[in-house]
Amino acid sequence: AQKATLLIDLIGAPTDVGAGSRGASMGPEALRVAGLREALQKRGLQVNDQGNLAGPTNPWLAAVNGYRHLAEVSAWNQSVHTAMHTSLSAGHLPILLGGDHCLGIGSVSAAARYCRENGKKLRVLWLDAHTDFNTNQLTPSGNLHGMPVAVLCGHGPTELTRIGGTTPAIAPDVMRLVGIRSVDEGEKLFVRQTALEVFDMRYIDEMGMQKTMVRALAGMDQDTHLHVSFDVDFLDAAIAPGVATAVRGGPTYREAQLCMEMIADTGCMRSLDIMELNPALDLRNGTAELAVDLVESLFGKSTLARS
Ligand code: HAR
Ligand code: MN
Ligand code: MN
Ligand code: MN
Repeated sequence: AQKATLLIDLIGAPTDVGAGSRGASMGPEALRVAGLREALQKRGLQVNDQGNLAGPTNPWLAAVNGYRHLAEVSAWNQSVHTAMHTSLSAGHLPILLGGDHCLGIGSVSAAARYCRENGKKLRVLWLDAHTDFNTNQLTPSGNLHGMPVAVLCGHGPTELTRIGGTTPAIAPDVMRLVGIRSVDEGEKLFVRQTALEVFDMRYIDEMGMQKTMVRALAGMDQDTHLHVSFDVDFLDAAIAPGVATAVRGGPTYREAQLCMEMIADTGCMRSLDIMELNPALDLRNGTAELAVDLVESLFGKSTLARS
């Protein structure tokens, strides 16, 4: 019954200002070409494609004070924050079509603000090969797509940390990071100090995806707003070549599908990011099609009828 009234807003954010390679700016259109809207409609959902947000072009400059393109990243995140918060406040379920993962700052801060304003508990699932927990001191690249989790936890420039109105936007204990297999040396220590809850690939290898997701999703209830930030490089490099920072040793198709199915089973997901898809590196849009397939699972596609 709830499903019939659920209205999905697609919000495109065509930029790669936070990335180290060009091309994630084409992600929103690739997801549309792969049939995202139609796939959701087939699941009985109402979908409103809002088109794309506007923002500054990518100036492709060197880092200043450890940040590349800080002003542009800030502008894009302001727009994303407003669009996501507006959708949530209308009672809709927003899906952010990235765009590089620096935009998780605007998106997650919007979910956090919505939860604060409406007395809901927040849980954030960060599906990624990377922890995205760098600071300007720790970063090897200056690319802000390597920093959104740190910024959300209050570590970063005020232009970014205060986008959600309060700093920090979230407490580290609302985060669960899954699929991690690439963490920079300085970043490792900071992740450890912060006691971030990380389910890395070794954990998944040893426990299996099923037990991993039981733990990552534990403790939620009907008052919990689950935000899923799906960095497409979460997936194994062999099945998802259309990302700029592919890392081998990631979840297989079956593992990723189980992960998404278990998220759907909670019934708690109220906002979603699909990030880092890079059509310039993809093969015949196959990674976009894979992402759409997994999003269908996130919205309850299953092999057999479920009770
Ligand atoms: N850790 C590296 C850096 O900070 C690479 C980060 C890559 N990030 C993403 N998002 N693709 O997860 O430069
Ligand atoms: Mn409405
Ligand atoms: Mn990421
Ligand atoms: Mn990543």
